[in-house]
Amino acid sequence: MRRAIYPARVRTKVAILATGVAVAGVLIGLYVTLLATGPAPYTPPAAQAAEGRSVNLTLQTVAAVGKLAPNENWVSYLVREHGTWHRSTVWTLPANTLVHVTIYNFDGKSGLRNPFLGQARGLVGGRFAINGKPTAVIDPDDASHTFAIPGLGVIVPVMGVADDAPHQCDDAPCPMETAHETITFTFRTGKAGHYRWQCFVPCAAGFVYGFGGPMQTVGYMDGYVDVV
Ligand SMILES: [Cu+2]
Repeated sequence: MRRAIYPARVRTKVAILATGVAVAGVLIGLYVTLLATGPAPYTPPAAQAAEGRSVNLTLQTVAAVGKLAPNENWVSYLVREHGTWHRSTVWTLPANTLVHVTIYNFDGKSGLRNPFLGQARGLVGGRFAINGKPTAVIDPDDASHTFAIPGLGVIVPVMGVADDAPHQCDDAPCPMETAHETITFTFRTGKAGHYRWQCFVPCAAGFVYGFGGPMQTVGYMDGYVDVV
């Protein structure tokens, strides 16, 4: 069979295209590597209670992570480890265990695009508490963030701080004297697995539709739960 001879113009175009594909591949590889290498994972200590094993996971959500992360003005979750706040959104939790979560939210209201997500699901007892008050659903406009593990069917809307609340937090980690809402709930981990968790409120100020930057980067508004 005769081999097709392409004109130089076509060969140049093919070479440019091939180079473009190669560069894109390298960039995608770098992006995936950056996604996979976030802050160090956190493992909360387990306790043995009458109802079985349980762990406490204590978090705070802040409008700007400050000096704790490379992107100082990005919205973020933080985790408390031995009394100190760290920026880690990759947590190792034991299987078939009750996880008692406390979220101190210091951030204002952004609002949910999907009002369906204003209702809590997948929790032990079916409810969560806002400042100790049992709640099942909030006005979607009042949500600051959500805490959701879709693979476990868990979602909790996080109530935002009122715009006119006194003593708003300036610098993360936020001290407890500054304005916040306290969200508490319990879920059960179930079987071992690698689960993604994330916020569903478009809370990334300054990004297209509020869903870029910290909403797509492990270590800010999303992470992983390794159930072992
Ligand atoms: Cu968020």
